[in-house]
Amino acid sequence: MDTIFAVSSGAPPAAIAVVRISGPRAFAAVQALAGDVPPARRAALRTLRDATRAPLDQALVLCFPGPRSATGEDLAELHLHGGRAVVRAVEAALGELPELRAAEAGEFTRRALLHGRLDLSEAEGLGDLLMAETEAQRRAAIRSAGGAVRRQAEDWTTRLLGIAARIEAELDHGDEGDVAGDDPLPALRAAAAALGEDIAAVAARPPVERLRDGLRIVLGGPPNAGKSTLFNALAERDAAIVSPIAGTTRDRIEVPVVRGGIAWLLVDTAGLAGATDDPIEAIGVARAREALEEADLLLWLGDDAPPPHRCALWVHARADAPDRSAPQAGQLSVSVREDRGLTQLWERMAEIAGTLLPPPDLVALNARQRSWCDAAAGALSRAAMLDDALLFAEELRSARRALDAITGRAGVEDVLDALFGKFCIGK
Ligand SMILES: Nc1nc2c(ncn2[C@@H]2O[C@H](COP(=O)(O)OP(=O)(O)O)[C@@H](O)[C@H]2O)c(=O)[nH]1
Ligand SMILES: [Mg+2]
Repeated sequence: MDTIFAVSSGAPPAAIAVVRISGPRAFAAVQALAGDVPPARRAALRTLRDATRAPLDQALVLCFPGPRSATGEDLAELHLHGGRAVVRAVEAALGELPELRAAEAGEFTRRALLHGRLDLSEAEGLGDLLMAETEAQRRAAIRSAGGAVRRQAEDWTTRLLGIAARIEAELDHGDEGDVAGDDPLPALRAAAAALGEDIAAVAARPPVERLRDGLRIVLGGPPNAGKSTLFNALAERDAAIVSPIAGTTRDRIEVPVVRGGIAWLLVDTAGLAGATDDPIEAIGVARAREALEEADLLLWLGDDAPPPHRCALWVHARADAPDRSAPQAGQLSVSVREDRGLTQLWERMAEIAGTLLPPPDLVALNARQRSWCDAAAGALSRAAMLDDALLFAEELRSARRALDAITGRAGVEDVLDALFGKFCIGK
C-alpha cells in the first residue's frame, strides 16, 4: 500500500500547517526529512531537510505507530510554519520519496475505516461534523462520530446473536437432548419480535437529515394571501417578488436560514389557485402541491382551514389590512407591514421544531442507516411468525447482515463465539 501525505490543517498561509503522512513508509519519510524518528507520541523539534540536506523548516514532529493511530497505520504529523512556500517545499520533498504520494480526498478516513479504527456510521458522523453549521447539527454529528450509532447497532447485534446462538444450538444438537428440554422456538420468536420492534422504533425517530438539510417550512395558501411577503420577512431578505397581482410567484423558491441554532429551509410556493389558463402558472400550482406534501411544517395562510397535513400551522396573515376579518380560533395573527406576530411565529416554529428534530440525547439515523434498520426489523418480524427453526435461523441471518451493513462490518466468527461461549457445546 502507498504511503500518503496531505496538509490536514486549513489552507495556507496560517500560523501552523499540519502535514500528515500515513502508511508503511511514514516513518522512513520522517527519517529522511528529520534525520531520525522521534519516540512514539512525543512531540520533538526537528529541522526538516530536503535530499540535498538544505533546511526546509523547523517543525514539531509527532509519530503514532500503527495500529494505535488515527488511520490504523504508521502515522506521522509535521507541524510546520504555515507559509505557502514552506508547505509547498515540504510537500515536494515528500513527493520525491519512494512509494509516497499525495492523498486523495477523504483517504485518511478511508484507511481508518479499512483498518477498523472507525466504522461506516462513525465516518458518516465525521463527514457531518466537518459540514456542521449549527449547534444542533454539531451535537448530532459528534454523537455519530463518537460511535453512538455503532454502539446502538452493536447492542442490537449482541441481542440478535444471543437468539441466533440458541437456535443454531437447537438445530445442531436439539436431538441430542443435552441443550434444552422444551421447544425453545416460541420464546426465541418472541425475543426476535421484541428486537425487531425496538429497531423499528429507533428507525422511526426523526431523521438526521432534518437537522442536516434543514427543516422544510413551506408557505402555502391561495394567491395574494401574503405568502411571499411573510417568506421574505422570515428569510430577512427579498428573495421572492411581492406584488398585488395574483400569480406573481410561479415557481417555488427555497432559502436556507439558521435561527435559534436550527437550520431551516424556507420554501415559498405559488398560490394554490383553482383552475388557471396560464400553463406556467399551472405548473407552479402543481409544484406548490408537491412542496406542501414534502413540508416538515406547513405554514398555511388561507382563510379556510389548512388542508390535511402531518404538521400545519394556521397563520392569519396581513392582519393589519382593512379588508381582513378577525383571526379565527387556532390562527396565529401576523402582520409583516406592522411587524406584528413574527416573533410569536418563530417561537411557535421553534416549539414545533423540537418535536420534529432528533432529540439531542438520542441516536439519530440517516437514510442509509434507516433503510438497513427497516430491513433488519422486517426480517425479525418475519422470523417471529415462522414455525420452522431452519427458516427462522435464515431470517435471523438476514437481519444480521442488515445490522452489519449499518456499521459496514461483516463477519460470522462472533456468532460462533457466542454459540460456544454460552452453551459449552464441546463439553
Ligand atoms: N397590509 C398588508 N399587506 C400585505 C401584508 N403582507 C402582504 N401584503 C400585500 O398583499 C399582497 C400580496 O402579497 P404577496 O406576498 O405577494 O402574496 P402571495 O401571492 O401569497 O405571495 C401584496 O400587495 C402585499 O404588499 C401585510 O402584512 N399587511
Ligand atoms: Mg407569492
